[in-house]
Order: sequence, then structure tokens, then C-alpha cells
Amino acid sequence: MDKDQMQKLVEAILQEIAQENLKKLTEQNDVALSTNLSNAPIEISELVPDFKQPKESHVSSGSFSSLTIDLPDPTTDEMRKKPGVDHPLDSEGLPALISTTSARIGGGRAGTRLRTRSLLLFQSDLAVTQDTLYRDVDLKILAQFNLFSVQTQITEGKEQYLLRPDLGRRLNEEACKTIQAKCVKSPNIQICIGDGLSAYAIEVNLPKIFPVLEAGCKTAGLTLGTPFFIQYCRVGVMNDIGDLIQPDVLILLIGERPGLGRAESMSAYMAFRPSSGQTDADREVICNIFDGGGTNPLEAGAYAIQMAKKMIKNQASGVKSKLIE
Ligand code: B12
Repeated sequence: MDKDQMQKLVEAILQEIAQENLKKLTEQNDVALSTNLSNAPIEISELVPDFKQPKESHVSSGSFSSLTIDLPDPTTDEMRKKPGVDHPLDSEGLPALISTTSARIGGGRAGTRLRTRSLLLFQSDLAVTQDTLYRDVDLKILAQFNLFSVQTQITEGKEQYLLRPDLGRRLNEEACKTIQAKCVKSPNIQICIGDGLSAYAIEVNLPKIFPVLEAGCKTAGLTLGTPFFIQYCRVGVMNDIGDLIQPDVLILLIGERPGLGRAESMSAYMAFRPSSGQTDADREVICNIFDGGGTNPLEAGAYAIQMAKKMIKNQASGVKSKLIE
């Protein structure tokens, strides 16, 4: 390649880079190009870093409001179950198969990729999961059940809560004092509510399960302690609560780790005379508490009281209780 050819090649490459950069900058500045990029010669000197196009847009804000999105909402039951495979071998069998599972099957593909519908559904479901994980429980629900609120040793919000489960298992000093001051000691049943990994789970299930637990205690002749709420709560905090209140049975209602698009699942972790040093082997759990597919919260409440009566009868919970049976 001679010098001239080399010069031309370099110029062509520079021109291409310049056009690409201008395209990017123009997009960033929210303007539409008024010239045809592929033909218009561009001075490289125009592409200075503080390049600014006049803030004129071919799309006025008015025309955004008239935009129509032609994809149906992918999160409806109907759309979730709609096959995305073109020309399936068994056009009746495929929808039947899809309807048997919540697994993401039969979505089809566009080339080698997911269909836009599948991608949007995935993103939307993931948003549900993240929202419930990072959001705080609505204070209104705590007021509705007269719950005072204490905190574990987490001091730096949800990020720390997720990274330091050990701190979520210990009450902070202030919490210990508040509990000492406000709670009835040595009741048969102590109910506590913890945000855990899903705020929404508490918000939807507490109003249903709490009255059943209260009524159940009354009917069974069991004394009920002073209920309260624990922010940034892990299951292991049951030991600290046990040391302070010394209930026969502690019921901790806590938000479960959310699944993709499933935020409503709550658990009731229970222990007989919880105290420092106890582990999950000393505890029981009623899990997947939610309406419409899980353990119905009304039933779960009744079952928790039954389980509490059994713990008191056996004077044990967890593995020890199983060995007695
Ligand atoms: C995460 C998880 C685990 C993790 C816990 C580690 C951790 N630090 O998070 C691991 C993988 C270790 C685990 C192990 C087990 N798990 Co598990 N686990 C779960 C899961 C997916 C989420 C729990 C959750 O969100 N907890 C709430 C958060 C806030 O609690 P946490 O303080 O962060 O974590 C504590 C609890 O998760 C607890 N825990 C977890 N599993 C179990 C099981 C029992 C019986 C108890 C008492 C406590 C317990 O251990 C953690 C540390 O204290 C649930 C599914 C669900 N739908 O709930 C199953 C689930 C609770 N696990 C279950 C089981 C059976 C077990 C094992 C007994 C399995 C086994 N055969 O070894 C062991 C027991 C472990 C133990 N801790 O003693 C069952 C319980 C069924 C039941 N009603 O008895 C569930 C419901 C899954 C299922 N559908 O089968 N588990």
C-alpha cells in the first residue's frame, strides 16, 4: 500500500468514527439528525467533547401522549399462558403443557433471543421481587395492629441487611430497653412480626392471620404477650426476644425470600422457650403462607395455635419435639 492509499484509508476510518460519534452525541442530546449521515461530509473538529445540538426535537412532548404501545400487557394471566412458539407441532398440547406449570416454557424465540413479551415479563417479575425486598413495611399496617417497632443491629439500611444476616439476628440496645419496658413477661404465646425479605408478604397476610392467632389463643386459654414489629429482621433474632420476654412459645411472622414475581409469601417460625444458643433445629416453620396457591393465612393461623399447644404439651420444639412424638 502506497502513501496515498494509506492516507485515504486513514481518512475513511476517521470519517466513519466521526459519523458514529456524531450519531451517539446526537442521540444523547435528544435531537434528530437533519442531514443524511451516510452522505454528509463531517469535519472532525466539529466533534468536540462539549458538543451541543440545539434542544429541538422532532418529537414534541405532545406527540408522546399520542404514542400507542402495541404490545399487550405480558403480566396478565392470559398472556403468561399464551404460547409464543410459531407453528408448534402439537398446537393443542402446548397450551395444555404451559397451563400445568408456572415455569417459563413455550415462550418461543425471535432468532436466537427471547421474544420481547418474554423479556418484558421477566423484567416486570424481577421488579416485583426487588420492590418487595428493598421496600419498608407500610407503617399503616403497624398502626392498625398497635405494633410498636424496634430494630436489629443493622444501622445502614437494606444493603447492609442483605450482606450481614448476623446483625439481623441481634436486637440493638434501644430495642432491648423498649421491649423490657413495654412487653408483658412470660406469656404463653408471644407474637412478633419481622419484615424479613418481603414487606409485601407482611402487608397482605398480617391482617388475615393476626385476628386468627388472637382468637385462637383466647379459645385455647393461652395468654398472649405484647406484639411488636422488628425492622431488618432475621429468624435468629428469636433467641434475643426469648431471653428478654421468656414466652412459652414465640411465633415470628416474617417475609420469606421472594421468588421471581412472587412477593406475597410469609412464614411463621416458632420455638418453645427460645433462648441464646438455640438453632433452627429447635424451631419449626409454617411456610408459604399466602392466599391463592399457598397455605391460606387463616388456616395457617389456626395451625400455628395447634402447633403451639403441642409444643407446650411436649415442652419442646423442632427436632426434640419430633423425637418425643
Ligand atoms: C433460604 C432457605 C434455606 C437456606 C437458609 C440459609 C440462609 N441463611 O438463608 C438453606 C439452604 C441453608 C436452607 C436449609 C434448609 N431448609 Co430451607 N429454605 C429456605 C427458603 C428458600 C427461604 C427461607 C426464608 O426466606 N427465610 C426468611 C428469612 C428472613 O430468614 P433468615 O433469617 O434469612 O434465614 C433463616 C431461615 O431461612 C431458616 N431456615 C431455612 N430453612 C429452614 C427450615 C426449617 C425447618 C427451619 C426451622 C428454619 C429454616 O434458616 C435461616 C438461618 O436461620 C425456604 C422457602 C420458603 N418458602 O420459605 C426454605 C424452607 C424454609 N427450607 C426448608 C427445609 C426443609 C430446609 C432444610 C431442613 C432442608 C434439609 N433437609 O436440609 C434445611 C434446614 C436448615 C436449617 N437452617 O436448619 C423448607 C421447610 C419446610 C417445613 N415446613 O418444614 C422450606 C419451606 C423449603 C421447602 N418448601 O421445602 N433453607
